[in-house]
Amino acid sequence: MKILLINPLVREWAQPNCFPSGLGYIATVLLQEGHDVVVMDFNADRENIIYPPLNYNPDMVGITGIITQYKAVKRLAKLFKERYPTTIVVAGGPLASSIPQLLLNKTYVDICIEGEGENIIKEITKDFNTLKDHKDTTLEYKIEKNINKFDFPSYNLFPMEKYIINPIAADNIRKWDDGIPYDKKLRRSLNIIGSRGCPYNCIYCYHNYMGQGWRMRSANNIIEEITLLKENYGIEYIHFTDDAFASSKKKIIEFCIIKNEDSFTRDIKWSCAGRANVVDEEMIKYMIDSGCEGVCYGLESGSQEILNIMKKKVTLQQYEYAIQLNKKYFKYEDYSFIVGSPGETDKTINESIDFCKRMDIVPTAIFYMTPYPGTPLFDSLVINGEIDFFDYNWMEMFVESLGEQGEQMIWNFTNYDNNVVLDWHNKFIKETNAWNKKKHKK
Ligand code: B12
Ligand code: SF4
Repeated sequence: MKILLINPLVREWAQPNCFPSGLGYIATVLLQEGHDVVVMDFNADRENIIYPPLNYNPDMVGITGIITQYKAVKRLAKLFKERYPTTIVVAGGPLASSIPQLLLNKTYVDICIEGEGENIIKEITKDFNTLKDHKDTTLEYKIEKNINKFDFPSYNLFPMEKYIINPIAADNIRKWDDGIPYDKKLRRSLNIIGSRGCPYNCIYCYHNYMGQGWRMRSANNIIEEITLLKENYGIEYIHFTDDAFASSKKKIIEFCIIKNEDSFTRDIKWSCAGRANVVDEEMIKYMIDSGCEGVCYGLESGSQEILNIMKKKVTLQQYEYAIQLNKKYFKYEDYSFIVGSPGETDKTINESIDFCKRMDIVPTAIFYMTPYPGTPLFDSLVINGEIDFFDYNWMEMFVESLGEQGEQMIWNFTNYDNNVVLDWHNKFIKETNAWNKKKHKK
């Protein structure tokens, strides 16, 4: 079959800084199955996007997306359906996983794939009739236990240079400002995924579409991918965009030892997100020996009461220890917070601000608590009757209003007026000198 894969524009105000790994994995499966695959990356090729010829006529258009890309996905599905009337439009990614009904009802999307896409896409693209048979349906994920099975993303189909020169992590200190790298000498870097899923259940997070079971790729498998990226693209720095890369001490140490023994990738630096309830000094030492330059934490609050409400499953003592380790071993620190959780008060906000001051940390971002569809927080609003998931007109308006989580309050979960929550956010940014001061367009 002829297949056109689309990556819509995201975060217009910043340079394209994050390779769409999910779409890359889907491209690989489709190529392996013998399909003809063309990629259009609207995020990377912002000015010079090259459209396939009108007569390319793909059997399938596959679009990836996260929740804030709803409008773009809707527009692109219409555009390609008008251009190629017989094509079947398949949507995947967190957007299609969290609001499949809305996409099927309000847009030209024909099929939604929920969760991990590799196994399902393989099944439904056996031939055009099989694909057509699934029109107007949502297909649920089948989680693959052994994710080493998935071959690496098809990097060669994407405009890699755009992503490589705009790092998502450590080096890009202006990421919440204008998103433009401040220094031409930044290391060539790329984001990859070392594990999938997350065993935790924080109320604001949309994670379980990739399964509650955390699955890590083998150390050798990850190192093989880093080798390829160094050989083919001269990559010097890797940022793991996993939800929870450093969530098993044993597995991370294993990865670090093997990477350290590998003479070709030993010099590649890297960073990742961590869990403060897992990290310890022994683990950090192994990480540093294998090139780790930073562990980022979504701390979310400096109030134990709020952390409990968020179901973070961490203690402030664990945060203190994790931060002390960061300060002792790393030049780069990255912590984010959330304002306006259920239960937030003047007292808990002050606890968060005091925590930052006491620990001498400057948050990279302070977000508003936002009910993204599919999160426990969103589900609780549905259960309480505050949101009607099947009122598609309302849902569409709601989803279209979602943008930068650090710049707009979408829902007030507190017992205080909106203005109070806005003031908390401003005060928190001001008193801690947090990075995300600017307001951007979506
Ligand atoms: C990298 C990343 C980004 C990147 C962009 C991602 C991109 N696509 O280019 C950047 C940094 C820009 C970003 C920004 C934001 N992000 Co983000 N981000 C991630 C992150 C950490 C990794 C994504 C990833 O690569 N995953 C790994 C790959 C393998 O998984 P995948 O993409 O889901 O792909 C698989 C399936 O979904 C499916 N699939 C995917 N595409 C397709 C396409 C087809 C055709 C098919 C069939 C299948 C398919 O198959 C793939 C392989 O199994 C995820 C968390 C996570 N771990 O997934 C959050 C996540 C996607 N982000 C999220 C959010 C909320 C945001 C923000 C809104 C937060 C904010 N700060 O404001 C902003 C966007 C702001 C804006 N202005 O729009 C949420 C999305 C929730 C939702 N319902 O959509 C997530 C899930 C985090 C979370 N756990 O809550 N993000
Ligand atoms: S915030 Fe992190 S630890 Fe919590 S559920 Fe999401 S991915 Fe897991």
